[in-house]
Amino acid sequence: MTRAGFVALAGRPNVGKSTLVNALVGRKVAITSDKPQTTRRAIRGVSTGESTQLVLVDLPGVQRPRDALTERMQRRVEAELADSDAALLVLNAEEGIGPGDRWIASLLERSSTPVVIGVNKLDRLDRARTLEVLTAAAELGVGDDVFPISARTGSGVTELHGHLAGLMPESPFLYPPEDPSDQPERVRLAELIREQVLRRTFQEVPHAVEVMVDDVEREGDLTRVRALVWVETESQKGIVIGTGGRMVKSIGTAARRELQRELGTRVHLDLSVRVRRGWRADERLLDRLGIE
Ligand SMILES: Nc1nc2c(ncn2[C@@H]2O[C@H](COP(=O)(O)OP(=O)(O)OP(=O)(O)O)[C@@H](O)[C@H]2O)c(=O)[nH]1
Ligand SMILES: [Mg+2]
Repeated sequence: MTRAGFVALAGRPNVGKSTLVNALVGRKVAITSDKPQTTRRAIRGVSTGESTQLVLVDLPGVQRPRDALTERMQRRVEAELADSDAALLVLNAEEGIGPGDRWIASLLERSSTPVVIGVNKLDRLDRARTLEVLTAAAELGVGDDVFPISARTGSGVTELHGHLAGLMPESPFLYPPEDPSDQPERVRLAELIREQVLRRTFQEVPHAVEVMVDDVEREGDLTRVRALVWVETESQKGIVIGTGGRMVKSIGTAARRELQRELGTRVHLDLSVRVRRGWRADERLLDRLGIE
C-alpha cells in the first residue's frame, strides 16, 4: 500500500518556502530570490520515494492584497491550504516570529488540516537564539511538531520530509514519478529568466517584471527560446536594458545557462524588453499567464 498527498507551504514572503520545496524535492522546481513576493503561482513539486509520494505545493507568501495580481495570489493560498493533507508553516528564524506569522498561524488553526512548523534559516543563528525561536514557534499553539531546519544547507530537511511522509493518507501515487513539477515548460523557462531579473533589480522593479516565453523551437542539440520581459514603465525598461544594453545582456547570459541546465541542450535565447502598462491589474492577461 502506498501513501500520497499534498503538503501546502504557508508563510510570510521571503521566509524560504521555495528554497525548502526545492530541498524537499531534491531538484529546482521553484525560483527563489531575496526579494519578497518572488512566487506568483502555486507550483507542485513532486518527491516520490519507494512507497510514498509527497506533493509539495509552493505558494506565494501570505500578504495583504494590493492589486488583481496579489488578490489572486492570496485567494490561491487559501484554496490550496484548504485542499491539502498537511500544511507546512515556514518561519524565518533570522527575523524571529512576528504579527504576520501569528496571523497565518490563526488562519491555519481554524482549518482541520494538520500543521507542521519548519523554523528555517537556522544556519544564521547561534544556539541560544535558536532555542529562543524554537520555543516561540511552539508557543504559536498551532501544530504539534516544530522542525529546526535550514533549507539552504539542507540541515533537518530529511527529518522533516520523513515526518510529512508519515502524515500522508493511503493512496495511489498522484503524479508520474518522473515529473518533478506540474508547470508547463514555457512557464518553467519564463520563471528561470525572471529569477535572473530579480537577482539584478531593486525596489519596485522586481514587482513590475513578468516574463513570457512565446516561442520554443528545438533543432537537434539546440533550443531556440524567444522571451518577452514585461515592465510597467519606460524608466523600468531603461533599468532592465541598462547602459549600452549591459543589464539585459547579463540577464540573458545567466538565464541561458539556467535554461541549458533545465533543457539539457544548448540554448539560443532571444530576450526583448517591452512596456506593458498595468499588467498586474489586467485580469485577462493574468488568466493567460496562468496566474489564477
Ligand atoms: N541563510 C539562509 N537563507 C535562506 C534559507 N532558505 C532560504 N533562504 C534565502 O531566503 C531568501 C528567500 O527565499 P525564497 O525561497 O525565495 O523565499 P519564499 O518564502 O519562497 O519567498 P516568496 O516566494 O517571496 O514568498 C532567498 O535569498 C534564499 O536564498 C536558509 O535556510 N538559510
Ligand atoms: Mg517563493
